[in-house]
Amino acid sequence: MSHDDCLFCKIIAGEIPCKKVYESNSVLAFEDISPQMPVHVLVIPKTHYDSLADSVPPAVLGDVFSAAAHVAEMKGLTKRGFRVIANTNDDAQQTVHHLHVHVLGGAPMNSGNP
Ligand code: D5M
Repeated sequence: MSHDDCLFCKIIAGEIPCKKVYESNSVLAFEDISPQMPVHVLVIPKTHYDSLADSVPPAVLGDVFSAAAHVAEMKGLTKRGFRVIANTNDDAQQTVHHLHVHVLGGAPMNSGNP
């Protein structure tokens, strides 16, 4: 279900543009507007969930993580490595309340990276 006031639902609907990286029936991946690493892609389910804490069905999580791995492969990150992060609610500073994972890579990371 789409939420009228959700930024990422608007991207899925094509009402707000994005730089698409990958799309399937169930997920969309696009470049983060404010990249924190040389590669910074967001993967979102096309169905709205507020966050990872929103009783997300395992099949949806599987689709999101499979797509994250696929994006990492597309971006040439698999051998050197990459990070997948799901900021969840306030303490994690989640700013867009539509479930998403960040796929980050392209340079060495430490605990100070995202
Ligand atoms: O991360 C939310 C992320 O969403 C943050 O890295 C910026 C990104 N963002 C916000 N608006 C856009 C648009 N319009 N296109 C692409 N990326 C966007 P969070 O985990 O919630 O802190």
